[in-house]
Amino acid sequence: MKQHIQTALLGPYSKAHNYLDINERVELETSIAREGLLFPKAASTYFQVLLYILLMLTAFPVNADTRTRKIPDIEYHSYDHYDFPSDPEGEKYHRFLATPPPETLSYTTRMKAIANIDDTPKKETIVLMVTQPRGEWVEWGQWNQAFLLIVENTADGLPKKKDLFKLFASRTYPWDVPAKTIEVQSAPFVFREFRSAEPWGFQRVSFKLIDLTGDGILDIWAEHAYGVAVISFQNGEFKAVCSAYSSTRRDDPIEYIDLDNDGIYEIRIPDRIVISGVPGAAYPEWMSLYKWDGNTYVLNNERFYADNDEFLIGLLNLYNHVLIRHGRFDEYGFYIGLVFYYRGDVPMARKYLQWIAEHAENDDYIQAAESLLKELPPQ
Ligand SMILES: [Ca+2]
Ligand SMILES: [Ca+2]
Repeated sequence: MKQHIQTALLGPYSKAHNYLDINERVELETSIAREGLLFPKAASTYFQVLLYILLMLTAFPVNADTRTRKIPDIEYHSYDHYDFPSDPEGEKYHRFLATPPPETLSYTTRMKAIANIDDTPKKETIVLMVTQPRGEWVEWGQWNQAFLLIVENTADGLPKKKDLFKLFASRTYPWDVPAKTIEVQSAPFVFREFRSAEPWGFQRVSFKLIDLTGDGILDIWAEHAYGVAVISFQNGEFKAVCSAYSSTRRDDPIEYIDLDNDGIYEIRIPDRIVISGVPGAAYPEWMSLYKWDGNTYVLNNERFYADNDEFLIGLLNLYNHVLIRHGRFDEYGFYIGLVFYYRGDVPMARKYLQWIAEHAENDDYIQAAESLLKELPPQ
C-alpha cells in the first residue's frame, strides 16, 4: 500500500488517469481481498481504511507532471455486457479474424478506442476482441483468447487492417487467425508454470492508450488479471515491447510508473515466489522492473533491488525461518543470491548462487544460478 500512496502523490498520471487506475486497483484488490487470498478477516478493516485514505488522496489534483504532458485525444467505447453475445457494430471487426472459431466458441468485441497511435495524421481504431464459449451455461465474460486489431478508417467507411495481434490465450488453440502472436511469458527468474483453467473465469480484459515511451505517440497497454502486453509503434511498425504473465495473488498491481519523472514510463510487474515442498512457507512478492532502452523494454532489476534493504532483510528472515524448521531453502536462497547480484555484492552473490547450483532440486534454479555465476567477475 505504501507504494500505492506514493504513486498517488507523486505519480505521473493526469488526474483522470489516476482516478481510473486507482479504481481499477480497488476493483482488483477488493476482489482478491473478498476471496480471502491476501487479507485475513482481521486485516480487512485496516485494508478498507487504507483504501479510503487512498481515495481521498486521489481526490486532490496531482500536479507533478500534468503541466508537461499533453492530454491526448482518445475516444473509448465499451460494448454493452447485455448485448451478449455481441453488438452488431462491434461484430463488423470479426471478419479480420478470418477464421470462424470452432462451433463451441464465438467472437465478441469488448472495447475499442479511436486515437492516433502511429505516424500517419489520421486516427486509428483499436479493437479488442475475444473468443468466448457458447452455451446457456456460460457466464458473460468468460473468454479463451484475446485479439487486438488496429485499423485505419478509409473514406468509404470500411475499416482497413493495419495490424492484428494474438494477445493472451488460456492455452494454445487450434484455429488459425492471421495475426502476430505475442508470446507472453513469466518475467525472467520467475519459474512459475503458467496454468489456467479453460476458459478464463475472470471477465476483465481491456486496454488503454498512453504514451509510455515518451516519443509523443500513444502506446497500447493491454491488461488482464494474469498479465500485460504493451504494443508500441516503432520504426514504422507496431511491435510488442513488453509482456509478462503474473500471479493474481500478487500484492501490488502491474503498473506503469515514471520513476524519475523524465516523461518515459518504467513498468513494474510483481509476481509471487512460489516455495515448493515447505508447508506453510510464505510466498514473498518478486518485483520485475523494466525500463525503456529506446527500442524496447528491458529488465532493470538493479534499480529495484540494489538499495532495497527492506526487501533483502525480509527475505533473509524468511530464509532463516525455513532453514531452522525445514532445512530447505532453495527458492529463498536463489533470490537472496540474485538480490546480492543486483546489489553488486559479488562474494555474497557467489556464496548463495553456488550453493543453489550445487544443491538445489529444481533445474530452473540450478540453470539460472549457473548462468548468473558466469556473469560474476572472476575470483
Ligand atoms: Ca495515425
Ligand atoms: Ca510512445
